[in-house]
Amino acid sequence: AVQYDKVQAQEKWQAFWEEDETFRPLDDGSRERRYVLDMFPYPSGDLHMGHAEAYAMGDVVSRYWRLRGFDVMHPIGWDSFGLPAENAAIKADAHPATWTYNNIETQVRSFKRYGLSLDWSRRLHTSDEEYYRWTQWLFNRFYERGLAYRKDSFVNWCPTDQTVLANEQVIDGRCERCKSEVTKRKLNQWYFKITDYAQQLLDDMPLLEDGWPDHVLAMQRNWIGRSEGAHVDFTVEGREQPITVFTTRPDTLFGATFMVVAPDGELAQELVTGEQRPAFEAYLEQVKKTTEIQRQSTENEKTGVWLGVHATNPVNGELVPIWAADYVLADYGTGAIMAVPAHDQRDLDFARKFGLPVRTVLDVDGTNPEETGVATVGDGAYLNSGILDGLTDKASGVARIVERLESEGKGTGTVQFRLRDWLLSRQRFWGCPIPVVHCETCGEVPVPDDQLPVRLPDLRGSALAPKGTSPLASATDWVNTTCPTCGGAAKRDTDTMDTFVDSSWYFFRYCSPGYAEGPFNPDDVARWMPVAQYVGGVEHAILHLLYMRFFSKVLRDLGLVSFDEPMLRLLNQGQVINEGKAMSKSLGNGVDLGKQIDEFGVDAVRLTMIFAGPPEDDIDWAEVSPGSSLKFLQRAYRLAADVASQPGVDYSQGDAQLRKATHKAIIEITQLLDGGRFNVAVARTMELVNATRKTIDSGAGGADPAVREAVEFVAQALSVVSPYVAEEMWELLGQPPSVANSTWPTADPALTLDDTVTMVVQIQGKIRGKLEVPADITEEDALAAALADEAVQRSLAGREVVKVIARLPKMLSLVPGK
Ligand code: ANZ
Ligand code: ZN
Repeated sequence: AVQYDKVQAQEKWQAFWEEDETFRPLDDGSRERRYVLDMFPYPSGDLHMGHAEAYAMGDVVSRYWRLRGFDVMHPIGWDSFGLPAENAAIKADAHPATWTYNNIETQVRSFKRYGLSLDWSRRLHTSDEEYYRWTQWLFNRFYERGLAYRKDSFVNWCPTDQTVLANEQVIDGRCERCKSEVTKRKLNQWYFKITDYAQQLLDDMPLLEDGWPDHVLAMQRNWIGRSEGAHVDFTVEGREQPITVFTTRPDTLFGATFMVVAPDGELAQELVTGEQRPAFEAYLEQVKKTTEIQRQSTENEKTGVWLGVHATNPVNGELVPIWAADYVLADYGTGAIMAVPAHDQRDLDFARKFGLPVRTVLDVDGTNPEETGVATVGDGAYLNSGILDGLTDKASGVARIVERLESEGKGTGTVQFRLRDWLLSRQRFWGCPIPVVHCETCGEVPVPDDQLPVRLPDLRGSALAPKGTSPLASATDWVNTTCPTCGGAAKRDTDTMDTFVDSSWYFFRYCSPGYAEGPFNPDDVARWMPVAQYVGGVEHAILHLLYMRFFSKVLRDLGLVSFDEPMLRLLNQGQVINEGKAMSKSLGNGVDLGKQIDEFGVDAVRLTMIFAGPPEDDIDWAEVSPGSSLKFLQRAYRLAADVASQPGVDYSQGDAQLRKATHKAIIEITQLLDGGRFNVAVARTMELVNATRKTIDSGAGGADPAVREAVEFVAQALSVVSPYVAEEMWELLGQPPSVANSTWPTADPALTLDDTVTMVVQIQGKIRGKLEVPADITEEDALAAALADEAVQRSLAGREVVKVIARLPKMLSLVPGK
């Protein structure tokens, strides 16, 4: 049988697209612009099955929109700073750039072979000087606005990687990468003040509700974690400043029987009495070994120490002891709480363990928390609560107590966010240097824009090995510099930026690659953005997507962009798993993308990815069949080989049934692709292939114009998934290259109407009319159609119909009155 040669087709069309610059947008305003963005890859080795799936999805959208007549921009680049390159460099006694750029070249070749409709002219790498120069320039803008600052804080520290870890890089108390137990360290670190944008990040979410998956928005909302409540001031004997607590239940203030502060915060250090200090210090050591997750778990056994001091409850003047306990976190709220054991389970567990008083101030369900050990929460009737007694709901209680506290200057209503500032310092080499010098005279001085980039020094091999400080610190010549302000001796900041900084603005740079006056040309961004479709893994649902939204808002406030949200639609593809489990070395269930492609070809692998199920679902490679995909593609190809008419033939002369199938398929596949239901679109294409084959074999033959019409559409529909075979088909059909440059057809609705039959209308037993009606017509519609017919009207001559006898759809008999 006739077959397409997959390897030859791959090489031929890759070369054609490259030469033709098929996928370079016109950007001349002749077509509506659409920006399709794939999350850019990290260059760790070659592309794998996960990449193959994600990029296949993005390519369906990109190719489909091109065929629909949009001017599509579909760029690619590399997120090329990061730890793996550094670790590889230490092992190989080489420079991280070597590993990085070698891997990039490998991935470039694989991307090209994979047939993606990418505009290669926009390619960027975040580790290139001309890219990170602008990352530093952006840092300077953040710094000027007070959005980049340094502070001392305890950070998660990986003793093996010798680096700070973000909270999300700590999984079950262990380093995400090397699985070592994470400890805490106090360091002076750079932060971005994302908390300034917490409310806006929430407020703009409705703009994303139509285009983003609900669960991603929910995760972001949770992460931002907005709580309404109050700050309440408790005075402390012998201390000028009161201690302010954050509470979501100021209405339970009469039930506050002790206070708790975070053991690792400054307040605890300051409050603890000499007598209690030894116990406190011992406790603090223990706390440092506990992870944030453990600390926040309600299951965690309560621990703590009394600090030796008391505070005064502002509403009833009672003295309450101040404790330090690890269930209070230093960096949430004020790092201090009023404990209301009757109505907060953690406080109750703590009170019961340490014998502290429990006072019920809300009757929620008649139970007594002191007896049951279960705190009661929610609305209830206030008891023992002074001005609140008599009220029965939380909203009124909160309003009244806040009003009272505010009038007495003892508190204020407030909103608190769980979101923390973004810790961006990394004590690693292979990242974007923080463009700041430290001068003894001038302090912290940002490197002026015209002196950017601050280039990485040339360190390699063992010079990069972790020492607990940034490897950059060992590059003495680099560290010692002059102060841009006073010209005196100064030292460079030796931290590099979290790579999430690099990936927070790459999609802007794609709009004007090579732009030398700024990170991007605002005019180009205005033309192309917001991104019409973003595609990438759900593992980025929180951090990357929140950070890039934050960056966009800052850029907007800088006047560089004019929109609030940079990405209108988001698709999170599922994972490729094997035998029901994530692929892993230890399970030995990995599937090699290169081998799959060698065996079945790019087209079949891509088709398998798309056809396996809805884009969001995981694909179990053990349950799909790339071999069957290839067989199907060969079947489709043979249709093109069988077409015996010339391009431009008059389709209207073709087989009516096949034409109907084709036009129905056009309508449905268009809707399915618009709706992101790619797998169903493939299934419909398969049906059309079968119908076409049947028409050819049942006598109409390959010369029937309807066959050409069907096969042309099959080639177009297939081209968004399996582009090589589609190009081969298009060529066989005698069409000019390439199918990627063709135009998506419009269906003729008249051809898709359902079957009609001839309905006979009788009046007093005589045939008076014949009407073409749908085969499934209702009696009501049949009568209406009959009464609208001229011959029937003439015959009735104004008489009323008193009886209808229907044998639908063939016959309708009317009996007129006198
Ligand atoms: C008194 C109280 C009484 C509380 C009551 C709750 C129930 P969300 O909703 O997550 O914002 N809290 C405040 N700061 C804390 C910190 N740094 N570490 C641990 N817990 C902290 O939680 C706010 C509530 O969590 C606050 O309201 C406070 O306990 C506690 F019946 O104050 B509440
Ligand atoms: Zn200076």
